[in-house]
Amino acid sequence: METASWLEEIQAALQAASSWGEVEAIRVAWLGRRGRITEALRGLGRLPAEERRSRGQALNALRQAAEAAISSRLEALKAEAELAALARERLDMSWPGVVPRVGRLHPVTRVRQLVEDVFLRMGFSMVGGPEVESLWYNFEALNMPENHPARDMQDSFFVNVPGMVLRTQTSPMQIRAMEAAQGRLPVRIIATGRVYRRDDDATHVPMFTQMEALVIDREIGMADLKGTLLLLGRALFGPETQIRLRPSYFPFTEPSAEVDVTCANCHGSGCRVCKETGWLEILGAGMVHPTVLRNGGYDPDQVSGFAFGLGLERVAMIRYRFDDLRLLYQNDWRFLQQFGRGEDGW
Ligand code: 2U9
Repeated sequence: METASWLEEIQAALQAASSWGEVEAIRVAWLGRRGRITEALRGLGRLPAEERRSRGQALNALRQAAEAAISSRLEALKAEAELAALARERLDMSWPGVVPRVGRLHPVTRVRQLVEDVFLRMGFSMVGGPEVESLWYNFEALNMPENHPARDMQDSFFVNVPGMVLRTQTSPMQIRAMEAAQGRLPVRIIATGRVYRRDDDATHVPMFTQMEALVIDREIGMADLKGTLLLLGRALFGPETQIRLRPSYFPFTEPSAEVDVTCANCHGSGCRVCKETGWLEILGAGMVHPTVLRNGGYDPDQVSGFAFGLGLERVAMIRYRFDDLRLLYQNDWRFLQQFGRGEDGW
């Protein structure tokens, strides 16, 4: 009876099979619709009764043995595959963890949040406005008439819409807020945002971030301005900071002043950072010009106000001690990852 040799042949083929597909081919060759065992079982009907019974038993026994051998070979292959996967994917738990790179707040964002908080805590409101402004809000309303030098091409970015310009300062937002306040008092607002000027060198970038404050009320004087600036200077550069006002000129304020703080690095004794002067210029300020008050809908005979403006990139330069503004906008992770680790202060 050749069923014994058949089983040996099946077992030898299964032993040589190294994949599920090869085992499946063996199953089809012997047990499939046209398999050798299936065909033999189908042929039983042609045998004499006596031979048919014994051959039928032998063939059924062979079919069960073949099925058992096939399923155990599949189990063995599955176990081998699992062992191989375990070896391949073995994790050495002693390896150090993969620390995900954590983002950082941009230095200008950190300065912006710090300065805004100082004034929001004092009850100032924050105002916004368009970056593409009309010539009225960006120049005329701020006492910069048609022929004012700030309006020359080399200072401003004009767009191809007549009468419009990329705002060169955040003051237009203040004018808009004054109009919206419709004479109500007090006005205590800050306006922060990007402004655009045609400058580009180590201390000027064409797009930078300004913050301005504006206070309008009855009997606002220079003392109110100086007190507010001292508070801002100390919030930015420490409690020992002093401020100094030097006479200056801006079309939208009269009197105007450039304001210095004692050097954050040497506290006033003189060093490389402050070019041995002990002082760092930080912002411009002044009492709001009467014409500007009128342009915003306020009567300079009834009210007065002060305003100041500062560049946040310059504050970042001083706080974080770097000397090329362009580093802020080159998206160089080596530079940016030094800031904003979440610790406060510097
Ligand atoms: C209104 C009236 C007056 C805002 C002011 C300055 C002086 C000033 C510059 C400092 C550095 C801008 O970022 S910077 O280049 N700003 O010097 N800004 S007074 O005065 C105003 C604003 C709005 C209605």
